Amino acid sequence: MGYEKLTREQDYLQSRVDEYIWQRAKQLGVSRRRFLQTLAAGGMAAALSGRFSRTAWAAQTAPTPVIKPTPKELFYDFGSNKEMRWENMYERGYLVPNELFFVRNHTRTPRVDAKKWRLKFEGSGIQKPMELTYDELLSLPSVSMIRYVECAGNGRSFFEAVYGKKADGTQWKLGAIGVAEWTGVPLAEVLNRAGLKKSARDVMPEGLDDLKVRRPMPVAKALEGDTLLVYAMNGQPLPPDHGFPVRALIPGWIGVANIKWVGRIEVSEKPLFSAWNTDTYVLIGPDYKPEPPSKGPVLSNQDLKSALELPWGGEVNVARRLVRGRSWSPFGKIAKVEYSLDQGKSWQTARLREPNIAAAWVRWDFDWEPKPGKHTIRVRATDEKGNTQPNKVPFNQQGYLYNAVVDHPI
Ligand SMILES: Nc1nc2c(c(=O)[nH]1)N[C@H]1C(S)=C(S)[C@@H](COP(=O)(O)O)O[C@H]1N2
Ligand SMILES: [Mo]
Repeated sequence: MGYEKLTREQDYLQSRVDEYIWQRAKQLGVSRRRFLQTLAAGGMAAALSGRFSRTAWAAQTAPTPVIKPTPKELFYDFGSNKEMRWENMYERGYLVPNELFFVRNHTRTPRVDAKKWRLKFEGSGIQKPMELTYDELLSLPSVSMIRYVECAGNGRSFFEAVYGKKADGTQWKLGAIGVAEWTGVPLAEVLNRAGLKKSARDVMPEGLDDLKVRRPMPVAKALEGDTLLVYAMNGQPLPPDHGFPVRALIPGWIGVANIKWVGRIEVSEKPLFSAWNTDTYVLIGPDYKPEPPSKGPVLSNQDLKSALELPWGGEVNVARRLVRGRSWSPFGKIAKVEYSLDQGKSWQTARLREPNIAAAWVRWDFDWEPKPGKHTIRVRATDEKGNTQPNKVPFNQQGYLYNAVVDHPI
């Protein structure tokens, strides 16, 4: 009783579109009566900007911020952001399947028609503007690379645990990371076709989502062999939530550099700026100084972290068991993983399992025979360049790059 009769998908979508248009119309000062009249007359599209017309909008935006199913056994739900539950990786292989991969959307997943999609190259850093169709991009030489994508805010919730004050943003534990095999065209290949100038300095991919999320990188990073324009993920066309038809893969860099739904790439002889390297994704806090026009040191690389494939604060059987986890570094392979069952008094070495790929991760394990009761497990990784996870990370307001050793409660 009282529920909407929206069992047919078409009715459901139409109803949500009408609701959305009504909300927009209301904001623009349209009365309910006039809204219904105009809707009946089919003239709402004309009354509002084309972008919010019934058909145009229905084709562009999904009814939910994330399209794929994100059941609560697999994900923690943060609205447009969905965090992977690590315990589900215990029974899996090296890669995170597309269905389990975390999602981080600033707004919502747009629906892009690959046939109409164009990738535009513009700016003072190339000889002349260039456009690519989906088929043209797919016809270029491609490579496949196994790399992680990790949000700069992964681990953010631990700032509150340590400092007693919350950092701004999604309170991720450690599940805002995934490793996949990405297939695409090296960005260098495409930039060279666009006539990249020697004087070019910054390259900025831009998304087709509502906010046009964009963030620059220096040309040197854009030209690295594993910096890609990706169209396939784990052997499948890129799923809508992960950037269909094409996303950027910027290995080792913070998640937001990996722009999804890329529609435009600006190449410039001058340094480029966006909100995502001046206001956000910069370090703001007592230990950091502004670097105008940025409010603090600008983030580029991710950092070294580890996670256990166990439920967070959950229960496990009191039986001899193999504890598993993964560690990762943007700077190289993982050289050593240590664990402590007594809050850091003593440390043992975990066994590393191949493959061990830089800017992806390594799997490791150890045997554990727990007694009934409460336990914590600490893990500390060291990479081949000698970087080790610290015991503490200074507070920053937006809660980026928390990579200290954490106590995993069991
Ligand atoms: N266009 C666009 N690209 C984007 C984002 C976005 O909101 N819009 N989110 C970024 C952030 S903050 C992260 S962490 C990654 C997440 O990638 P995923 O959703 O495929 O896991 O995408 C990045 N690319
Ligand atoms: Mo992110």
